[in-house]
Amino acid sequence: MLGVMWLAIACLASTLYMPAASAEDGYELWLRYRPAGDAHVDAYRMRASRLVAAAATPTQAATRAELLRGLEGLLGAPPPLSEAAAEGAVIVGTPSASPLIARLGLETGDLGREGYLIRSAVIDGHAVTVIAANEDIGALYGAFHFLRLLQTGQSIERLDLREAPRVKLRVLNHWDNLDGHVERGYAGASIWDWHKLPDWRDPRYTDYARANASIGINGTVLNNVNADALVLTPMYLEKAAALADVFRPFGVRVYLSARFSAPIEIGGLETADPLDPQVRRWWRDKADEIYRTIPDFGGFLVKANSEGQPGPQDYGRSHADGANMLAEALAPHGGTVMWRAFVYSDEEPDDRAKQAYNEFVPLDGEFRDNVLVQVKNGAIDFQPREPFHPLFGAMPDTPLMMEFQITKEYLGFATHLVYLGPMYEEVLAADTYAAGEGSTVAKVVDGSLHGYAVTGMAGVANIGADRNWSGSHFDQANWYAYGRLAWDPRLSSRSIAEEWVRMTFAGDDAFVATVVDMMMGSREAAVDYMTPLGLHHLMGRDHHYGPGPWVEGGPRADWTSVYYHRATRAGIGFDRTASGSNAVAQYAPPVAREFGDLETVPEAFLLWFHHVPWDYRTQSGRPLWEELVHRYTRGVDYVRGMRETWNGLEGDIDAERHAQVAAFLAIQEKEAQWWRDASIAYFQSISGLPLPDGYAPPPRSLQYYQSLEFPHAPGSGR
Ligand code: BDP
Repeated sequence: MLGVMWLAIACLASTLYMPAASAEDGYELWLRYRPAGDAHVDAYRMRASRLVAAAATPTQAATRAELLRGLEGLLGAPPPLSEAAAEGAVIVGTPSASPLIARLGLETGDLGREGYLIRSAVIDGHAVTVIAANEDIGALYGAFHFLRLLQTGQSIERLDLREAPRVKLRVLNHWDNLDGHVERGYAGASIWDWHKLPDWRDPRYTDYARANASIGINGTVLNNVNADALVLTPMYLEKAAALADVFRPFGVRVYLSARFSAPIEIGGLETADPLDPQVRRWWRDKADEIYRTIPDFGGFLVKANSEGQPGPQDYGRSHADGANMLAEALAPHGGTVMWRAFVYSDEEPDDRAKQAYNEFVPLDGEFRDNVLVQVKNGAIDFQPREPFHPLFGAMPDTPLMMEFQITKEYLGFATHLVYLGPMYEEVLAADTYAAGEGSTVAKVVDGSLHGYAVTGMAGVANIGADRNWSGSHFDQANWYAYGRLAWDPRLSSRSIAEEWVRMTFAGDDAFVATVVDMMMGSREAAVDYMTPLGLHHLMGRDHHYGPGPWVEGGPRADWTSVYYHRATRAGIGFDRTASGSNAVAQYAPPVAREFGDLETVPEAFLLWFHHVPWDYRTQSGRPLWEELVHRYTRGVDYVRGMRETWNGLEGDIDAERHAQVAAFLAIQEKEAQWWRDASIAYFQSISGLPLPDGYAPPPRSLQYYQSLEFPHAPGSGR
């Protein structure tokens, strides 16, 4: 009877429900929970269901609320809560909190703290779906997975899924300053309203935590790696504690970037020497204070002796000395130090690509157990394409964590549609050969190659106060893909894109295939129109907006473009073979041979590792100069194609989001064209070669492109 009544309410409610094509602003991300389509028979079966979910702890309450919200949205009305099994019921929880789950005697040993299983079962003669975990947080992750099955139109019959994260620390790095400016942020100001914290807890913080939990992110570093020591003062610790309170039910722990010289700046000491007893004591006291305020504080992220930041080398000490001092302070509380390997010296004349390796490999094995060394995916700096960082595979006795950039500092800011999943996947799938063939970067990062006790992945966040969180609708996919890959670095970026499109836009198969195809080629297109064939670091100075292959001079050579492309009348490219900087020698021998030999180097890395003449014959048969022009042009063509494709999808989704994406694609086309034209004009001025037949000449002079200035481009460091 109750079931029938509920069915009637559900039908009524679903007719009142907003149609899918109503205005949307992107705030709901991939958690929109719009009604499942008529064809979705399984979902309709759920209408006769109950929800069995405890709410005795904050995480249980969050789990129950999410399932109610999700099922209400997807099915038209929330399922009634129940304590007993009923036909079609969803039963979520842990054996200790749920008598029904305990009765099943499920094998959950391998799920760990955060894993879960989702299984179709029969209880008291009723077919039910069980979401079970050892701990509340696993059940929450399982609930999100179950909702994802419904959102993506998958069958919920005969379920038998087991999931546990392959990486332990799955962390966002916010490069947010305390004044609200986000370094390399293109989605507005910081979402942290430091001024109103701790008293005003913006509901958005809860939605932030929900979104992160839905993809398994379990930590967040609140402030910029170029850190302000103030964040470690009592006033800011209280603010951070308020955020930690909001995030806790969702399994998201708070971390802070620590400024190495904080003992001087806020502690009144004369030195920050990591071997000085007073300095060590200061950090121990500081850690104790932090844990009194934030009992589950995650730990510190540190950028030291890099780009002017203070660090242990200021006192003649090593990175290990510095990291270990902080690790010792955090250890009694279970905290972790994430020590960045993004270092390159002020004076060092050596190839910048080699410096992190040279600095850190000799320290392998010298770090305390609670230190992870955080390594960017490539050896330079988040370029559109870089070969994997040679540190991966080279430090078997030190847990290395991956640092990806989600915000698109070098990939067109928020307006370029560039899906980063393929880039992350390409790096994770790269073979380091550290322990023979198959020693992928993913296996380094998930710890399976070297048996790391602790593992991690960091993503430099693309989140800001913009209503759509990420500055554009498609940039949400990069946050999503990062989280999914941090959970399981072996996932395919295509399947991630598919689920994201279904949840974010619409589930029609043809629509999904079209949009996913468009996304999958978008990163290669950006490589083409910005830095084809292994070129890198050619963006405008400082702000990195638009082309600047002519950038030279200034404080240091490795902040210029000419340092990286080395173009002359005779040829182009950075010789990193034995005849040049010999950076290739930092890779395991099979990789070094592959990259170091012109016969075998993947063309995508040609000019990263080799200096070749302009008439060098590329794989297509075209001479290098023509191949460059061809690729620049191909990149612009791809963007034009994306525009056409997207315009053809009008009406398939809500007009509001469709229009913004269309407008941004128009900006992208304009800027891709600018990149192509300015780059060709510049390299032509160096090579002195005529434009190959069939290619349009740049419409403006090189001087024109060089004269453009953008003093207020967003996201600059300051
Ligand atoms: C570069 C950014 C700079 C960051 C630095 C870092 O341009 O703003 O501070 O990396 O990662 O990509 O520390």
